[in-house]
Amino acid sequence: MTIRLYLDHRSGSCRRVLSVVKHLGINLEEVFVNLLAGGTQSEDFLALNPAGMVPVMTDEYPNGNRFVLSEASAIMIYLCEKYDGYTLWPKTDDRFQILKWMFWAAEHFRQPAPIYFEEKFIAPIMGGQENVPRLAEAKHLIEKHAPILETHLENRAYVVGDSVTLADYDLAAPLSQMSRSHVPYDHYPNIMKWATNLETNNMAWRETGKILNAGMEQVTAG
Ligand SMILES: N[C@@H](CCC(=O)N[C@@H](CS)C(=O)NCC(=O)O)C(=O)O
Repeated sequence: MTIRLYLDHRSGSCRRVLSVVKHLGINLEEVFVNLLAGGTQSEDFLALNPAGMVPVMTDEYPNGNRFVLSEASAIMIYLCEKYDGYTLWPKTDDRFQILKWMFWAAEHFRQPAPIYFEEKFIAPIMGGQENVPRLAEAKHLIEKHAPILETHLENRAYVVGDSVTLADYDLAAPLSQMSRSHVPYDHYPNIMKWATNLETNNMAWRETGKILNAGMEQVTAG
């Protein structure tokens, strides 16, 4: 009964899930889906996730039925519950604070980073020009939302409680491409301090960051 994780290691959303896998020492099968070669748009992949996005996870029930799950946050929670990852996803009311930050990350905090990535990194590679109004809108979103996390992280090493939880992984993911996207989180010292602490001291996050960067370096090298 193998769990399969369909992913591209260069994706911040896949990094969120892979970090849980590494953190909990889960043994599963990774299936590489090449984002840059349109792998998420193949017929087979769309049958798994009609949204055409990685990550996707499949698991098998003892009766042989297949369970298919997309959306990184849902997969992260599934894995924590299946593999007793109750430090990342505690059974106390803290889980609702974690969930709050995960929803907030999805609806607000993570929105601008992919826009910076597409305009500042992908567009030049494709021989295009950055879309200035689109970037201005993304900057506006950062200025609106990042101060909320910045204030929350004053004197805090982690988003909820005293150790890393799913909230940290969900919120830190959009900083993964910062050296390429130039998304301006560096204007927020508490966010940078928290993210640096995670990169330095959380083995799973550090390892998946290295994997992501190695993959991106191959892209840059052509
Ligand atoms: N809401 C999804 C977002 C996942 C997502 O944005 N995946 C991107 C890679 S980071 C993707 O697969 N994009 C393919 C495409 O847009 O064609 C989640 O949290 O899992």
